[in-house]
Amino acid sequence: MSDADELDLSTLSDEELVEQMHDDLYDGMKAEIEVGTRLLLSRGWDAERVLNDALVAGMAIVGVDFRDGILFVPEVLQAANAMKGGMEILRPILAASDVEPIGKVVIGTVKGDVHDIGKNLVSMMLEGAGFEVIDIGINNSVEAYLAALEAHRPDILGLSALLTTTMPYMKVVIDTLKDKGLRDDYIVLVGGAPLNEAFGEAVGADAYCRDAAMAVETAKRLIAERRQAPALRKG
Ligand code: B1M
Repeated sequence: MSDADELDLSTLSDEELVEQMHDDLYDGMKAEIEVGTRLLLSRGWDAERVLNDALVAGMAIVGVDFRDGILFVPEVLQAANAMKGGMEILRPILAASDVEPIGKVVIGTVKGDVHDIGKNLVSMMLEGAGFEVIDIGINNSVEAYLAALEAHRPDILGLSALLTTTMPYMKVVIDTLKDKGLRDDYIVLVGGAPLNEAFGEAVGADAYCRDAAMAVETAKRLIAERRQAPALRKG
């Protein structure tokens, strides 16, 4: 039995609990993360605060030690799995929305890249803001994006990449849309930790989104702008 198993998380103050959750995330302890997430919610924390302060901040610590060679892929996978446990509890709260869908989004991580936590978060926040989201998962080829666009005819295509080696593939996707005369049919948003605004411009995206909140704000703004100028949109 580990120390955390013996520890009654409910006896901790909010601050201690968040700190403990960072440790539990680091150690890949999914059950403890689920208990901690529920506890913070029961103490009146809103879902976004739990997400940002307990889960995303904890994953940032994992990221630093992964970079520095202190943690390795198996440990980071366990941490990611624990994070997903917490996210699944928050998902229905973040995605709850009584609003009519304000637009449709197809989103996926690009070819060669299996990182999906950030993309999943963006999907949840977009759903919560009233978008219909079709998440096509990880490791998507141009063909997979094209098939999803054809099948779902969304307003927005969202591309995610977490690796410097996979981010150039975004340009491959966007260039293919251009070659096929489809580029103007969609708003293309890109995001992921190694990207920045200049990269978004360079690959021909409509916008780079720093985080999930910015993705929601940008999606709403660009859809509104496009609807005010319907003549620009191909039928
Ligand atoms: Co990977 N990994 N990883 N990894 N991993 C990073 C990205 C890295 C920065 C770690 C490091 O060195 N510090 C590094 C990349 C270095 C680089 O390219 N510059 C790295 C590496 C090197 C690798 C491998 C190559 C390691 C190896 O095998 N030697 C390998 C590659 C596998 C592959 O993809 N082919 C690998 C593998 C893995 C795991 C499988 C173990 C696991 C992924 C599990 C999973 O996702 N299911 C993993 C993880 C967890 C990470 C870190 C630790 C955490 C990523 C994360 O989930 N962050 C990461 C270090 C880090 O980023 N600090 C790292 C939390 C998430 C909420 O943030 O994803 O940035 P983020 O998403 C944000 C924004 O970026 C934005 O909004 C999100 C929410 O606010 N956003 C979008 C993201 N996508 C968007 C799309 C949009 C809009 C906004 O569309 C509209």
